[in-house]
Amino acid sequence: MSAVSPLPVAASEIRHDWTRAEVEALLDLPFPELLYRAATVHRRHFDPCQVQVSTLLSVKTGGCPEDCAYCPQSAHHGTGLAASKLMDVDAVLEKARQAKANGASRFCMGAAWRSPKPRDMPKVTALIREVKALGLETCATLGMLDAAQARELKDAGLDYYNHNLDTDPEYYNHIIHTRTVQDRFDTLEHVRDAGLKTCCGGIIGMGETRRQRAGLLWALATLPVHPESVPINQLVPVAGTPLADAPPLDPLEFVRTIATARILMPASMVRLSAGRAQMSDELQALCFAAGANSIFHGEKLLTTGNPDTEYDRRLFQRLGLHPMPVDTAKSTLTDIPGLTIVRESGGCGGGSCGCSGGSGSGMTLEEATRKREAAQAEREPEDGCGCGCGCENG
Ligand code: SAM
Ligand code: DTB
Ligand code: SF4
Repeated sequence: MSAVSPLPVAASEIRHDWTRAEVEALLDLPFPELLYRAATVHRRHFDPCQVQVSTLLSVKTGGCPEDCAYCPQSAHHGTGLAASKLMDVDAVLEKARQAKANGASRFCMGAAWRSPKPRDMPKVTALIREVKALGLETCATLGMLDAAQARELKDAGLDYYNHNLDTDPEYYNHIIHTRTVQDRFDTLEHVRDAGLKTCCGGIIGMGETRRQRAGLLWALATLPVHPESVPINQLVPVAGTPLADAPPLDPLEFVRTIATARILMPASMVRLSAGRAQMSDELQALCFAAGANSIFHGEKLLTTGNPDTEYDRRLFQRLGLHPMPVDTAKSTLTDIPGLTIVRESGGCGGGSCGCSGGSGSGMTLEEATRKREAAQAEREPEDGCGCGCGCENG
C-alpha cells in the first residue's frame, strides 16, 4: 500500500475534535483510499443505497442586502433577477400541497434576507404552522436569527434551520463583506439552543484551495453538534455575480470533499446539493459512492435549475438507489412518485441491490418497503434478496 499515514479508518465514533491537519490529510489521500474509507464509514451508519429527498421553495426572492459573491439574489449584483415580496400563505400552501402530492416529506422555505424583520415573523410563523399542518416536515433558511426568533420558529413547528458556513472561515471575507463568519456561528448556536435541527454546509468551487476546502469541512465537523444535514453545494456560476467566471472546479475535488465530509460527520445526511444540473451522471454516481445520501428533488432550487424528476428517477434506477423511507411516525407520506421504484425487468423489490431477479414490473416505495420488511422477517440476513443475485439485502 502507498505511504499513507495512519488515519481513522473505523470512524464509526462521532468526533468533534478533528484537527485541521487531520482533515487536510484525509482530503489529500490517494483517491481510491479516500473513497474506500468514506464508503466504509457510510455503511456503518446508513444503507448506502438509500438517498434522503428534500424539496425547496423560494418564498421571498431577490433584493437581498447581503453581498455574497456567489448569490444571484444579492441586490449588490446585476443579475437581472426581479425582487419579490414574501409570498402569501395561500400561495405557499398551494406549492406545499403540490410538493406533498409529488411525494415530498420535507418542505424547505428559503428567503433572501439578511435576517427576518419583526414585521415578517407573524407571516413566517403562519407559513411554518400551516405547512406543518399538511403533514410535512418543515425547514427554513431566512438568514441570521437571534435567540428569540429561533425559539419563535421552533414554537411554530419548525423542524430544521438551514444556515451554511459556506466557505473556510479564513476565506469568508473574500466572499462576503456584509457579515462575519462569527455571525453565522452565533445564529447556529441560537438555532441549536432553540432545539431546532441544523442543516449546515457550504459551497465548493469559489476559487478556494484544497486547504481551504479542508478549512470549511473542519469548521463543520468541529461544531458542538454535527449538523443533521450537510449540504455540499457546487457553485452554480450566475452571470452578473462576482463569481460568474470562477475557474471550473476539478470534479474529482468535489468528490473528495463529499468523501471527507462523510468520514468527518458519519451520522449526518451529506447532501449533494446545488450544481447537480451541471454534473455528469458519472460524477453524481461517484458522489453517492463517496457517501452522499441526500438530494434536492424538483426542477428548481431557489432561482436556478435542478435536474427534472424523470432524470432523477432514471438515475436512481440506473444506480440502484432508492429514496430513504419516510419516517411514518413523523409524516403521513410513504411514497415519492417522481422517484418511485420502477423496474424494467423486475427485481428483488429491495430496491437497493440493483439485481434483475424477482417478479413484477413496478413498485412504489411503500410497497417495496413493505415487501422488504416482510422478506427480512422471513429470512436469515445472509440469505440475500432471495433471487439468487448474491446481494445482502432483505
Ligand atoms: N439568505 C439566507 C442565507 O444566506 O443563509 C438563505 C438563502 S441562501 C440563498 C441559501 C444558500 O444557498 C447559501 O448559503 C448558499 O450556500 C446557497 N447558494 C446561493 N447561491 C448559490 C450558488 N450560486 N451556487 C451554489 N449555492 C448557492
Ligand atoms: C443549500 O445549501 N442549498 C440550497 C438550500 N441550502 C437553500 C440553495 C441552493 C441555491 C442555489 C442557487 C439558486 O438556485 O438560487
Ligand atoms: Fe442574501 Fe442568502 Fe443570497 Fe447571501 S446567500 S445574498 S444572504 S439570499
